[in-house]
Amino acid sequence: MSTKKYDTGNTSDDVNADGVRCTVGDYPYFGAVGDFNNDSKLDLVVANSFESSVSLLLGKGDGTFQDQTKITVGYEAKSIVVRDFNNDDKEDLAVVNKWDSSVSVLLGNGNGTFQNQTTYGIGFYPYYIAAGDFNNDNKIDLVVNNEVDFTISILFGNGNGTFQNQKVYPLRTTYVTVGDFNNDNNLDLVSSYFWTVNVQLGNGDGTFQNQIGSLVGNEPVYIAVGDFNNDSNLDLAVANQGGNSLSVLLGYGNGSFRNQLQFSAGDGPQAVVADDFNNDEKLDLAVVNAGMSDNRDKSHLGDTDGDVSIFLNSGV
Ligand SMILES: [Ca+2]
Ligand SMILES: [Ca+2]
Ligand SMILES: [Ca+2]
Ligand SMILES: [Ca+2]
Repeated sequence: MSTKKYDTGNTSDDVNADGVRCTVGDYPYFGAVGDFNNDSKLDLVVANSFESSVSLLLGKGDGTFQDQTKITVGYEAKSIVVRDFNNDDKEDLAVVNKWDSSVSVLLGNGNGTFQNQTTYGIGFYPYYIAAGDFNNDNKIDLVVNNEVDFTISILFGNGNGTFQNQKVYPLRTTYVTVGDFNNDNNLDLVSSYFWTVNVQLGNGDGTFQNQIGSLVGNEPVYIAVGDFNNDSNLDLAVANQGGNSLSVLLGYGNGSFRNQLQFSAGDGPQAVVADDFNNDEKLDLAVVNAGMSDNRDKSHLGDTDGDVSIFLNSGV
Protein backbone atom coordinates (compact mmCIF):
# COMPACT_ATOMS: atom_id res chain seq x y z
CA MET A 1 0.00 0.00 0.00
CA SER A 2 1.14 3.55 -0.59
CA THR A 3 -0.02 6.62 1.17
CA LYS A 4 -0.68 10.22 0.36
CA LYS A 5 -2.35 12.88 2.42
CA TYR A 6 -4.58 15.81 1.80
CA ASP A 7 -5.78 18.44 4.22
CA THR A 8 -9.49 19.11 4.51
CA GLY A 9 -8.74 22.18 6.64
CA ASN A 10 -12.33 22.27 7.76
CA THR A 11 -13.52 22.31 11.34
CA SER A 12 -16.75 24.27 11.07
CA ASP A 13 -20.24 22.85 11.00
CA ASP A 14 -20.17 22.12 7.31
CA VAL A 15 -19.92 19.09 5.09
CA ASN A 16 -17.09 19.83 2.69
CA ALA A 17 -16.93 17.73 -0.47
CA ASP A 18 -14.42 18.90 -3.06
CA GLY A 19 -15.13 22.54 -2.34
CA VAL A 20 -18.90 22.15 -2.10
CA ARG A 21 -20.07 23.26 1.32
CA CYS A 22 -23.42 22.33 2.76
CA THR A 23 -24.57 23.69 6.10
CA VAL A 24 -25.75 21.13 8.62
CA GLY A 25 -26.52 21.28 12.36
CA ASP A 26 -24.41 21.83 15.45
CA TYR A 27 -21.35 19.58 15.94
CA PRO A 28 -21.92 17.04 13.17
CA TYR A 29 -20.42 13.73 14.27
CA PHE A 30 -21.32 11.06 11.71
CA GLY A 31 -22.54 10.74 8.14
CA ALA A 32 -24.18 8.01 6.10
CA VAL A 33 -25.46 7.71 2.53
CA GLY A 34 -28.62 6.33 0.95
CA ASP A 35 -31.25 7.18 -1.63
CA PHE A 36 -34.12 8.52 0.42
CA ASN A 37 -36.33 9.91 -2.36
CA ASN A 38 -35.90 7.11 -4.90
CA ASP A 39 -34.42 9.26 -7.66
CA SER A 40 -31.31 7.03 -7.97
CA LYS A 41 -29.12 9.91 -6.71
CA LEU A 42 -27.24 9.38 -3.48
CA ASP A 43 -28.26 11.51 -0.50
CA LEU A 44 -26.47 12.23 2.78
CA VAL A 45 -27.65 12.07 6.37
CA VAL A 46 -25.56 13.72 9.07
CA ALA A 47 -25.92 13.21 12.85
CA ASN A 48 -25.91 16.62 14.62
CA SER A 49 -24.41 15.81 17.97
CA PHE A 50 -25.26 19.00 19.88
CA GLU A 51 -28.91 19.16 18.93
CA SER A 52 -31.71 16.63 18.61
CA SER A 53 -31.61 16.23 14.86
CA VAL A 54 -30.13 14.64 11.80
CA SER A 55 -29.72 16.68 8.61
CA LEU A 56 -30.90 15.19 5.33
CA LEU A 57 -29.13 16.52 2.24
CA LEU A 58 -30.83 15.32 -0.95
CA GLY A 59 -28.30 14.78 -3.71
CA LYS A 60 -28.65 16.38 -7.13
CA GLY A 61 -26.52 13.67 -8.73
CA ASP A 62 -23.71 16.06 -9.68
CA GLY A 63 -21.95 16.15 -6.31
CA THR A 64 -24.05 19.00 -4.99
CA PHE A 65 -26.95 18.80 -2.59
CA GLN A 66 -30.18 20.61 -1.81
CA ASP A 67 -30.37 22.60 1.42
CA GLN A 68 -30.69 20.47 4.52
CA THR A 69 -33.94 19.26 6.00
CA LYS A 70 -33.73 18.55 9.72
CA ILE A 71 -35.33 15.44 11.14
CA THR A 72 -36.02 15.16 14.87
CA VAL A 73 -34.23 12.43 16.81
CA GLY A 74 -32.94 12.19 20.41
CA TYR A 75 -30.16 14.32 21.93
CA GLU A 76 -26.52 13.84 20.99
CA ALA A 77 -26.86 11.71 17.87
CA LYS A 78 -23.57 9.82 17.43
CA SER A 79 -24.11 7.36 14.60
CA ILE A 80 -26.59 6.28 11.92
CA VAL A 81 -27.29 3.10 10.01
CA VAL A 82 -29.33 3.09 6.78
CA ARG A 83 -31.38 -0.01 5.88
CA ASP A 84 -34.91 -1.00 4.89
CA PHE A 85 -36.36 -2.25 8.17
CA ASN A 86 -39.96 -2.85 6.99
CA ASN A 87 -39.29 -4.34 3.54
CA ASP A 88 -41.13 -1.67 1.56
CA ASP A 89 -38.08 -0.89 -0.64
CA LYS A 90 -37.76 2.55 0.99
CA GLU A 91 -34.64 3.26 3.00
CA ASP A 92 -35.02 3.83 6.73
CA LEU A 93 -32.74 5.21 9.47
CA ALA A 94 -31.68 4.06 12.91
CA VAL A 95 -29.87 6.72 14.94
CA VAL A 96 -28.00 6.34 18.25
CA ASN A 97 -28.76 9.13 20.74
CA LYS A 98 -25.95 9.09 23.27
CA TRP A 99 -27.31 11.49 25.88
CA ASP A 100 -30.78 9.91 25.78
CA SER A 101 -29.46 6.32 25.85
CA SER A 102 -31.80 5.48 23.01
CA VAL A 103 -32.08 4.46 19.36
CA SER A 104 -34.46 6.38 17.09
CA VAL A 105 -35.95 4.40 14.21
CA LEU A 106 -37.30 6.54 11.36
CA LEU A 107 -39.18 4.80 8.56
CA GLY A 108 -38.73 6.42 5.17
CA ASN A 109 -41.67 7.44 3.01
CA GLY A 110 -39.57 7.15 -0.14
CA ASN A 111 -39.95 10.83 -1.01
CA GLY A 112 -37.30 12.29 1.28
CA THR A 113 -39.58 12.49 4.30
CA PHE A 114 -39.77 10.15 7.26
CA GLN A 115 -42.41 9.04 9.72
CA ASN A 116 -41.96 10.28 13.27
CA GLN A 117 -39.30 8.49 15.27
CA THR A 118 -39.95 5.47 17.43
CA THR A 119 -37.41 5.26 20.25
CA TYR A 120 -35.99 2.24 22.03
CA GLY A 121 -34.03 2.33 25.30
CA ILE A 122 -30.48 1.00 25.25
CA GLY A 123 -27.47 1.28 27.60
CA PHE A 124 -25.37 4.17 28.92
CA TYR A 125 -23.06 6.12 26.57
CA PRO A 126 -23.98 4.35 23.34
CA TYR A 127 -21.87 5.30 20.33
CA TYR A 128 -22.00 3.05 17.29
CA ILE A 129 -24.73 1.05 15.56
CA ALA A 130 -24.74 -1.69 12.95
CA ALA A 131 -27.53 -3.67 11.28
CA GLY A 132 -27.82 -7.26 10.16
CA ASP A 133 -29.87 -10.42 10.67
CA PHE A 134 -28.41 -12.14 13.73
CA ASN A 135 -31.07 -14.85 14.19
CA ASN A 136 -31.63 -15.77 10.53
CA ASP A 137 -35.32 -14.91 10.43
CA ASN A 138 -34.83 -12.57 7.44
CA LYS A 139 -35.69 -9.56 9.61
CA ILE A 140 -33.01 -6.93 10.14
CA ASP A 141 -31.73 -6.52 13.70
CA LEU A 142 -29.62 -3.77 15.31
CA VAL A 143 -26.56 -3.84 17.55
CA VAL A 144 -25.23 -0.87 19.58
CA ASN A 145 -22.19 -0.60 21.87
CA ASN A 146 -22.74 1.03 25.27
CA GLU A 147 -19.30 2.31 26.07
CA VAL A 148 -19.58 3.08 29.78
CA ASP A 149 -21.80 0.09 30.62
CA PHE A 150 -19.33 -2.31 28.98
CA THR A 151 -22.25 -3.89 27.13
CA ILE A 152 -23.82 -4.21 23.73
CA SER A 153 -27.56 -4.01 23.09
CA ILE A 154 -29.18 -6.13 20.40
CA LEU A 155 -32.63 -5.14 19.17
CA PHE A 156 -34.23 -7.94 17.20
CA GLY A 157 -36.37 -6.71 14.31
CA ASN A 158 -39.98 -7.69 13.76
CA GLY A 159 -39.71 -7.07 10.01
CA ASN A 160 -42.38 -4.37 10.03
CA GLY A 161 -40.16 -1.51 11.19
CA THR A 162 -40.60 -2.20 14.89
CA PHE A 163 -38.04 -3.83 17.16
CA GLN A 164 -38.16 -5.90 20.32
CA ASN A 165 -36.78 -4.54 23.58
CA GLN A 166 -33.01 -4.74 23.90
CA LYS A 167 -31.14 -7.89 24.81
CA VAL A 168 -27.98 -6.90 26.68
CA TYR A 169 -24.69 -8.79 26.41
CA PRO A 170 -21.53 -7.92 28.38
CA LEU A 171 -18.75 -6.64 26.10
CA ARG A 172 -16.02 -4.06 26.66
CA THR A 173 -15.79 -2.19 23.39
CA THR A 174 -15.40 1.25 21.87
CA TYR A 175 -16.95 0.13 18.58
CA VAL A 176 -19.09 -2.62 17.10
CA THR A 177 -19.83 -3.75 13.59
CA VAL A 178 -20.74 -6.95 11.76
CA GLY A 179 -19.57 -9.35 9.06
CA ASP A 180 -19.41 -13.07 8.34
CA PHE A 181 -15.79 -13.80 9.14
CA ASN A 182 -15.93 -17.63 8.97
CA ASN A 183 -18.14 -17.93 5.87
CA ASP A 184 -20.90 -19.97 7.53
CA ASN A 185 -23.67 -17.49 6.62
CA ASN A 186 -24.18 -16.63 10.30
CA LEU A 187 -23.45 -12.97 10.99
CA ASP A 188 -20.59 -12.32 13.43
CA LEU A 189 -19.65 -9.31 15.57
CA VAL A 190 -16.35 -7.45 15.65
CA SER A 191 -15.47 -5.01 18.42
CA SER A 192 -12.42 -3.17 19.74
CA TYR A 193 -10.83 -2.52 23.10
CA PHE A 194 -7.31 -1.39 24.06
CA TRP A 195 -4.78 -2.95 21.64
CA THR A 196 -7.23 -5.63 20.53
CA VAL A 197 -10.04 -6.31 18.12
CA ASN A 198 -12.34 -9.17 19.02
CA VAL A 199 -14.47 -11.32 16.73
CA GLN A 200 -17.41 -13.23 18.16
CA LEU A 201 -18.75 -15.85 15.78
CA GLY A 202 -22.52 -15.89 15.50
CA ASN A 203 -24.49 -19.06 16.18
CA GLY A 204 -27.28 -17.93 13.83
CA ASP A 205 -29.84 -17.78 16.63
CA GLY A 206 -28.94 -14.36 18.00
CA THR A 207 -26.24 -15.66 20.34
CA PHE A 208 -22.49 -15.39 19.88
CA GLN A 209 -19.42 -17.41 20.80
CA ASN A 210 -16.49 -16.27 22.95
CA GLN A 211 -14.16 -13.56 21.68
CA ILE A 212 -11.26 -14.32 19.35
CA GLY A 213 -8.75 -11.51 19.92
CA SER A 214 -6.21 -10.03 17.49
CA LEU A 215 -3.54 -7.50 18.40
CA VAL A 216 -3.80 -4.01 16.81
CA GLY A 217 -2.47 -0.55 17.78
CA ASN A 218 -3.21 1.56 20.84
CA GLU A 219 -6.84 2.61 21.42
CA PRO A 220 -8.64 1.15 18.43
CA VAL A 221 -11.83 3.18 17.95
CA TYR A 222 -13.24 2.32 14.54
CA ILE A 223 -13.23 -0.71 12.23
CA ALA A 224 -13.97 -0.98 8.50
CA VAL A 225 -14.81 -4.41 7.09
CA GLY A 226 -14.02 -5.51 3.53
CA ASP A 227 -12.09 -8.00 1.43
CA PHE A 228 -8.89 -6.08 0.83
CA ASN A 229 -6.88 -8.87 -0.86
CA ASN A 230 -9.68 -10.40 -2.94
CA ASP A 231 -9.50 -13.90 -1.45
CA SER A 232 -13.22 -13.89 -0.49
CA ASN A 233 -12.37 -13.80 3.24
CA LEU A 234 -13.36 -10.63 5.08
CA ASP A 235 -10.56 -8.43 6.41
CA LEU A 236 -10.47 -5.54 8.89
CA ALA A 237 -9.02 -2.04 8.84
CA VAL A 238 -8.73 -0.47 12.28
CA ALA A 239 -8.19 3.19 13.23
CA ASN A 240 -5.95 3.31 16.32
CA GLN A 241 -6.65 6.67 17.93
CA GLY A 242 -3.93 6.48 20.54
CA GLY A 243 -1.33 4.94 18.25
CA ASN A 244 -1.87 7.37 15.35
CA SER A 245 -1.94 4.32 13.14
CA LEU A 246 -3.97 2.08 10.87
CA SER A 247 -3.94 -1.70 11.37
CA VAL A 248 -4.95 -4.03 8.54
CA LEU A 249 -5.89 -7.59 9.55
CA LEU A 250 -6.24 -10.07 6.70
CA GLY A 251 -8.74 -12.82 7.48
CA TYR A 252 -8.17 -16.57 7.27
CA GLY A 253 -11.90 -17.14 6.80
CA ASN A 254 -12.31 -18.86 10.17
CA GLY A 255 -12.70 -15.82 12.44
CA SER A 256 -8.97 -15.38 13.00
CA PHE A 257 -6.57 -13.09 11.20
CA ARG A 258 -2.93 -12.89 10.12
CA ASN A 259 -0.72 -10.64 12.24
CA GLN A 260 -1.51 -6.99 11.69
CA LEU A 261 0.04 -4.83 8.99
CA GLN A 262 0.47 -1.45 10.65
CA PHE A 263 0.71 1.91 8.86
CA SER A 264 1.26 5.41 10.20
CA ALA A 265 -1.86 7.56 9.95
CA GLY A 266 -2.31 11.18 11.05
CA ASP A 267 -3.02 12.74 14.41
CA GLY A 268 -5.80 10.98 16.33
CA PRO A 269 -7.44 8.67 13.78
CA GLN A 270 -11.19 8.51 14.48
CA ALA A 271 -12.69 6.61 11.57
CA VAL A 272 -11.73 4.57 8.52
CA VAL A 273 -13.72 4.06 5.32
CA ALA A 274 -13.06 1.31 2.75
CA ASP A 275 -13.96 1.98 -0.88
CA ASP A 276 -12.37 1.84 -4.32
CA PHE A 277 -11.20 5.41 -4.81
CA ASN A 278 -9.17 4.88 -8.02
CA ASN A 279 -11.39 2.38 -9.84
CA ASP A 280 -8.90 -0.49 -9.94
CA GLU A 281 -11.32 -2.89 -8.22
CA LYS A 282 -9.18 -3.03 -5.07
CA LEU A 283 -10.52 -1.57 -1.85
CA ASP A 284 -8.65 1.51 -0.68
CA LEU A 285 -8.83 3.09 2.76
CA ALA A 286 -9.48 6.62 3.96
CA VAL A 287 -8.56 7.41 7.56
CA VAL A 288 -10.10 10.47 9.21
CA ASN A 289 -7.63 12.09 11.63
CA ALA A 290 -9.28 14.39 14.14
CA GLY A 291 -6.16 16.35 15.08
CA MET A 292 -6.23 15.59 18.77
CA SER A 293 -2.70 15.99 20.06
CA ASP A 294 -3.35 19.46 21.51
CA ASN A 295 -6.39 18.30 23.39
CA ARG A 296 -7.27 14.68 23.96
CA ASP A 297 -10.70 15.49 25.39
CA LYS A 298 -13.26 14.16 22.93
CA SER A 299 -15.60 17.05 23.76
CA HIS A 300 -13.13 19.42 22.15
CA LEU A 301 -12.63 17.51 18.94
CA GLY A 302 -12.57 19.98 16.11
CA ASP A 303 -10.67 22.69 17.94
CA THR A 304 -7.63 21.48 16.02
CA ASP A 305 -7.57 21.04 12.25
CA GLY A 306 -7.92 17.47 11.10
CA ASP A 307 -6.95 15.75 7.89
CA VAL A 308 -7.56 12.58 5.94
CA SER A 309 -4.97 9.93 5.06
CA ILE A 310 -5.67 7.97 1.88
CA PHE A 311 -4.15 4.50 1.55
CA LEU A 312 -4.34 3.22 -2.01
CA ASN A 313 -4.37 -0.56 -2.23
CA SER A 314 -1.37 -1.62 -4.30
CA GLY A 315 -2.37 -5.29 -4.12
CA VAL A 316 -1.25 -7.02 -0.97
CA1 LIG B 1 -38.48 1.01 4.62
CA1 LIG C 1 -33.44 -10.98 12.58
CA1 LIG D 1 -20.17 -16.33 10.65
CA1 LIG E 1 -9.50 -11.00 2.32
